[in-house]
Amino acid sequence: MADAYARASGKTGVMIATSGPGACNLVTGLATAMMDSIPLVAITGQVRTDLIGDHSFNMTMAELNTAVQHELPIKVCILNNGYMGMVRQWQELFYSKRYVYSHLRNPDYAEFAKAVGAAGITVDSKAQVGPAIEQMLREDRPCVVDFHVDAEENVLPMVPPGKGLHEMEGVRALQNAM
Ligand SMILES: Cc1ncc(C[n+]2csc(CCOP(=O)(O)OP(=O)(O)O)c2C)c(N)n1
Ligand SMILES: [Mg+2]
Repeated sequence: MADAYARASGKTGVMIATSGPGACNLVTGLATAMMDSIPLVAITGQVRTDLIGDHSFNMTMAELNTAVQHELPIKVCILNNGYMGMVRQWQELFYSKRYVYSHLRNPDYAEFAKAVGAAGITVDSKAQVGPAIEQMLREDRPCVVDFHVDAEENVLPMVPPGKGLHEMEGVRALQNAM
């Protein structure tokens, strides 16, 4: 959009995104603008709170130790559904619930956090959500909050494999839930 604005107005386009994936998504626009000599400025920044799936954390959890060593007060909120949820959802909807290698045997994340010198909190019920977030924000060291969520909650709407945006599924379910 910033690229189109710059092209149409002759002024400099400005894009703002969060760090991580947000910043990554700016790259295509920046590269396109650069090739056409369109003036574009990208503003991004660090966010200290990380919202992550259980398996995504499994793939990166050694970094928590690094955060402790360097005294970085990073907060990690894990949405723990006990599955590689995106993979499980595909298996449920397109492979007759034949769950293969999508179920996870996760460690106790709060205990893991404490083992490396971070704070660790487990959330099992809705009533614990508020107090856990308050405690997390009070911590001045890295902190992991392990939110146990429904194992088979689907992410909707979604575009089934091989279909177009106009064939998106689950829009009605989403509307009903709102
Ligand atoms: C580094 C890396 N390895 C593998 C993948 C492929 N991948 C996409 S989603 C996913 C599962 C993520 O599971 P989880 O973090 O538990 O999130 P959920 O879908 O359950 O919310 C994987 C392995 C990836 N995106 N990046
Ligand atoms: Mg998961």
